[in-house]
Amino acid sequence: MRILVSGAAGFIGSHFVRTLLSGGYPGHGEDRVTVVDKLTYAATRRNLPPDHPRLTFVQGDVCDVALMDRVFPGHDAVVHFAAESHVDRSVEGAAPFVRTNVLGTQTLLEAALRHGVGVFVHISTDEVYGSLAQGRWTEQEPLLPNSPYAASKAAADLVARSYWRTHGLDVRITRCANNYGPGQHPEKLIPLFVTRLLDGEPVPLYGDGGNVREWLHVDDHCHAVRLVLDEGKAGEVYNIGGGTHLTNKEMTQRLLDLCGRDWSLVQHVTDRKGHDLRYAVDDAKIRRELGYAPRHSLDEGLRETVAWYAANRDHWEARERVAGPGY
Ligand code: NAD
Ligand code: TDX
Repeated sequence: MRILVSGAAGFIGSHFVRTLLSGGYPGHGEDRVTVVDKLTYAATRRNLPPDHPRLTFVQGDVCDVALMDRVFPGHDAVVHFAAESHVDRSVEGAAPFVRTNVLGTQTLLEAALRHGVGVFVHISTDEVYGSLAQGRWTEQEPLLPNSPYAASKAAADLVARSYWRTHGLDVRITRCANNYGPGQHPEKLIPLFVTRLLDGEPVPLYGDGGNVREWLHVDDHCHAVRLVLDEGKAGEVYNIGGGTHLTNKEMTQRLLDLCGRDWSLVQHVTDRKGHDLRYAVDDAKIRRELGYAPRHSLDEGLRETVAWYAANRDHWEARERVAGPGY
């Protein structure tokens, strides 16, 4: 199989590609992979092997129609991770989010259609559903995104669905919970807090810290994406959960414990604008239909993640660690 993976110099896509190239996905041991990535601030080429016989790296923008026309021919499948992914940045400026997440997705869908690519897996997020006080979202839930980031992802989902409904392109959409794990950019909650706490620096907890997130290990997410690629159905949406829900205060306590720090380093700062209260997905469908089950417990996954940041300073020390609003 020849697979084109967009955005794989970032956090999740690079895990997916590294696992695939190392033989971690049954039936994909001989696959050839083409990565298309713009190498934005969020990426590092070091996330991928410098040189691998089954990997071709193309630095480029998913909005570049002419480039996609050169790169797409001969591929059997697309796994589309590329996106502007940080909510706080979308509050500061939404234009790159609309451009990459909406126009970029449409450009890839069009190229897939034009060049006869068999399967298009579109990586979305649970944030497209909005925020819920209780219960869990199924795939039938209406899309009610709140941040410009989430709105751009929801728009992309609808464009993707339209290419299935209108043109018959085999599009499969995944909507996952908050990912964590080694190699995540230190702008997101867990790596920002861990890298600061390791250095004895204060961490900014937004609002009262009562917002709830569901946590999913990146490796479990990527295994679910592999299942959708191999066994998913055209036009279907699959929620992917991690199963552990924590308030940000509870997560902060765990990170303080793992880094050997205390609450004196936690600063309560102005809340994120439009801050979603709670995310929680019902992922019974992918468990039932594709046999998905997360394999990493949050305790073990967080321990391993903190250990990774402690041992890999060269990966994150030079990267921008911008704290969010009010900090
Ligand atoms: P990331 O920010 O770490 O990586 C994004 C990658 O996309 C980077 O390598 C970047 O260079 C590339 N990119 C950005 N704009 C591009 C463009 N115009 N052309 C080509 N490449 C471009 O993001 P991530 O956390 O790995 O997220 C991957 C996907 O998963 C995204 O679609 C995101 O919306 C989704 N997602 C992420 C999470 C999470 O918790 N991180 C949760 C749910 C869904
Ligand atoms: O400094 C911080 N302080 C803080 O309290 C940061 C960066 C975050 N937070 C809070 C905001 C959220 O309630 O922590 C929670 C998690 O924040 P982020 O790591 O920014 O993630 P979130 O906003 O939940 O979005 C993430 O999950 C869904 C990803 O960034 C998205 O790409 C994905 O779609």
